[in-house]
Amino acid sequence: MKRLFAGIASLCAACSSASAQSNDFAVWLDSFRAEASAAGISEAVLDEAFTGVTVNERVFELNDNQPEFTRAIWDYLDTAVSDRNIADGRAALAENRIALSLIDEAYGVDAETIVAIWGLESAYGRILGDYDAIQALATLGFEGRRTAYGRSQLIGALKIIQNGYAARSELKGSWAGAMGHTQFIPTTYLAYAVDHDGDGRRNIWSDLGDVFASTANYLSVSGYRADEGWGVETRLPGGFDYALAGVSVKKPIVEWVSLGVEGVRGDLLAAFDPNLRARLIVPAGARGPAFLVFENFEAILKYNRSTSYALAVAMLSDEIAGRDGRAATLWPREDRPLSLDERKALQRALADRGYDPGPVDGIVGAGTRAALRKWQKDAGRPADGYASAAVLEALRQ
Ligand SMILES: [Ca+2]
Repeated sequence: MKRLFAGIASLCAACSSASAQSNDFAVWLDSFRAEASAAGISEAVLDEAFTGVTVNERVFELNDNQPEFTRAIWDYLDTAVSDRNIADGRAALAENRIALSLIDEAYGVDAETIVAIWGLESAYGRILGDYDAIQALATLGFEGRRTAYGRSQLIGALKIIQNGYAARSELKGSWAGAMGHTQFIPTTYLAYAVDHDGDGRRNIWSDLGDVFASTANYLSVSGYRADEGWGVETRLPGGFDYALAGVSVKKPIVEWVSLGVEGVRGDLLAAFDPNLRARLIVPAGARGPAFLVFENFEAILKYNRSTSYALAVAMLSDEIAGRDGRAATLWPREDRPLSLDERKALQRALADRGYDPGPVDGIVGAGTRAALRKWQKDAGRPADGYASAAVLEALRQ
């Protein structure tokens, strides 16, 4: 209610509502400051950080509309793996080849993957975001579906200031508080950012060596393995059991081959170690492309837990490296994506039928897909975990 101004006819009502919100925010800020104090943040840093800070309405709006969770995956990939992004990525790779190959050697993360993440996170440094991170995180911490995230990241941002890693005025970034060329959130910065050039600063805002090394370090710690690839697009045999396309099902490539899974581009599967463990994903359901993905894909998912995002990084990195990256199989482009309300309705319908989708937040993540798959299997449908309009209709009956 604090943020719902639409529909309020009288200006005065809107005014008193706005001032009610600012009172609520002031109360929230007092309690947050106590929490931050207990976490060791000084009064001086708190005063400096929060002078003049109010809620940002735009952050509320964006919090409900994250593109990698709300757009159809093919639309997202069209933008992310566009001809321009590929060309810019190849140019960025060429310009930074020496720095990137040193970092590849040190961290075991290939240059194309680092460059692809750079491209998706900030358009190769063109769009770093100019939201005040303290204000954005305070807004998220105050109200909405990510208050715990906002509070913990805000503490992280305050630690960055207090430890002298960056000045208050430098903490600029996305509406969600992600900062620098590869958009590290504060806790990720504190844990994984690296001072590559040894100047005493972990500068993810304007030093590309620090940016690339920090990104590579984060992927490496997340389990990235040199020269293993991210995965491969596959073709599935008729009558395939889509329940196998689950988050928890990992098998060596040789077992997938024995189930009839083939590479879409010739004999590609034979190029990989047959004992490499992989899981199968069908991000647009049984009618779209299928992929076997390896540990490096999981490492990219730790960066951003959206399958669309991880596939975009994977495909863009392949294209930057001069390999075919975009899906050979057609996406079911005639399907329309579900609205936020419909995605919540789908989650509620699953919960009502006893299939726990996790929180009813409209985000179709691993939990929702797993619940959907169980229902589909029990209902005798292809258990692909794909939240389509047809599935929602069936669930409502
Ligand atoms: Ca540095």
